[in-house]
This record gives sequence, structure tokens and C-alpha cells, in this order.
Amino acid sequence: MMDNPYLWISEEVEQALKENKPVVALESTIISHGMPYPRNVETALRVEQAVRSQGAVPATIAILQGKLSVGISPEQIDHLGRRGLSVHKASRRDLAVLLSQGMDGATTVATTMIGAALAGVKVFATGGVGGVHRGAETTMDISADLEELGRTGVCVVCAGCKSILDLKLTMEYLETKGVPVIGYGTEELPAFYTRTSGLKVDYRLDSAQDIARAFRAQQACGIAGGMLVTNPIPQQYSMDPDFINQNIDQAVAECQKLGIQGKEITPFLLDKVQKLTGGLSLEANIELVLNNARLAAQVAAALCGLAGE
Ligand code: PSU
Ligand code: MN
Repeated sequence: MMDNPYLWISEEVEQALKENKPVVALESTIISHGMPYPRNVETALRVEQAVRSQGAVPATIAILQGKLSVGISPEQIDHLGRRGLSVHKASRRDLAVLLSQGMDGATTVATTMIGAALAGVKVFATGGVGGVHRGAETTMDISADLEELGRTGVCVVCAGCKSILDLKLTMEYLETKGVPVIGYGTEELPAFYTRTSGLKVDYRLDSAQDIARAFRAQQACGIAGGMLVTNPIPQQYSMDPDFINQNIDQAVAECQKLGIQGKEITPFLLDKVQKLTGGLSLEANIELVLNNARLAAQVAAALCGLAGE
């Protein structure tokens, strides 16, 4: 893969991969479009630290000057965080032009998976994945993240889906794409800010080791596609469901009223919910990402342990 002129891998990440040491991919749209500056940069650096605390190497991924860059530096994270919404939000369809024109882009879950897969990184931690938006039966707004999960072999650890999405349709879509949705220590699909959603995951697994084994079995059989591990927000940081859902409903209503469309919808809703909750949701968001980073690092370590078997 080193002969791909559009791929750059940091020395630390490359070395770790060569030595079969655990590596965890991290996305950059959450930095530029998911949180306000400077909390975004501070969080991204804390998330890297959380990965290290479990003995794994973090690989934050972004597009920098036309290269899909795996393992960017703290200075580059700061650059993306300061630029915020003025950085291109880069999903699968954006890669061709951004790479060939030598541009910058913040990678969504979909493009972070692509970068991770090209580099050979198997595990990726984030907050929430994109999904089927409410009203998708008429708008057809379905995140490219779901397609990517259906085709690219990366294990994605998230805190479930936000109820800015239609969770039921999102689960149906993942089933159609053949993506296993695992609940870590839970039978219920977590809904990002809350541990409950009223929906079931496909399977409950209770250890990083079991998650690694399941992912390995899928890969060993040549089944294309990823796996979605949903890790509930720790109890002490979870939000009151009525409070958060009322605010989400209000944000969605405002989004529709303003006629916001396409790739702007998710960043708009994230920002609106943060403002409506007076920043409370941001604190929950930060804690759940840290929690996911730790679990992802444990899964990555378990996968490395299985490599010889
Ligand atoms: N959900 C979050 N935080 C985020 C995102 C989603 O709670 O930062 C970002 C991720 O990068 C995700 C992207 O891949 O939004 C999905 O955007 P869209 O719905 O436009 O595909
Ligand atoms: Mn969309």
C-alpha cells in the first residue's frame, strides 16, 4: 500500500502495525464539525490519550493536502479544530476530488474506515455513526457511513445512534447490508446520550475478547464489511431521556423549518442540540467518546492476541 500516492501513514502507526501492536483509528469530522473549538481539539487529544492508556496507538485520520493521512500530529489536529466548519466534511464521494486537488478534508466515519482499511487498521472508535435520517422515506437521506459498514472490513466502536436519526430504520438498513450490530454488555441499542432506545441489538457480547473473536470470524470467512459495536454511555454521564429527546425534536423541527439539506444536516443538528441543552450534551458526548476509545483499544489488543492462533 505504500505505493499509493494518496496515502500517508505516520511512522509510529506504521511501526505498530508492522509489529502487530494494537492501533485504533479515530475520525476527524467529529473534531471540525462535531464539537466547538477549543473543546474539540482538547477532546481529540484526550481521546488519543485514552487509547494510549490501554496500551494501543491512536491513529487520527484526516485528508491533508491531498493525502489520506493516518496518524496525524497534535498540530494537525489543532489546525482542523480551529478551521471547524470551513474544512470540507469528506465522505466517500468527496475523496476523488479532494485527493486529486491536493485539498484538506475532515473524514467522516465512512472515509475514516476507508483510510483505516488502506493502512491495515482494524478497529476504529468514534462517538456516533451516521444513519437513516428521520423522514428518509421521502428525502432518501441515508448516511454513506452505513454503506461503508456494509463493504469495508473495520470494527467500529460507537455509543449507538443519536435519535436525530430514525433508529429503527437505521437498524433495518444495517441488517440489509449484513452488518452485525453488537451491544457491549447490553441487549438494548444505546442511543448515544442515553443507554436505552427501546430497540434491541443483534447480539450482546460482554468482553473485548468476544468482540475480537466475532470480528475475526467474519474476516476469516471473507465476509466483506464491518461490524458495529455499540457501547452504552457510562451511567453517571447518561442524560435524562425526556430532556434530551425534547431538545432533539426541537432541533429537528428547526432544521426542517430552515430547509437545511444534505451534508449540513448532521452538523447543524449536533450544534443545535448542544446549544439547546446549554452544553450539557457536549459533556455527555465527550465522556462517551473517551469510553469508546478505551473499549476500542481493548478490542484492538485482543485482535492482536488472536493473530497467531
Ligand atoms: N454523529 C455524531 N457526531 C458526529 C457525526 C455524527 O454524533 O461528529 C459525524 C460523523 O463524522 C459521521 C458524520 O460520520 O457526522 C455523518 O454525517 P452524514 O449524516 O452527513 O453522513
Ligand atoms: Mn446525508
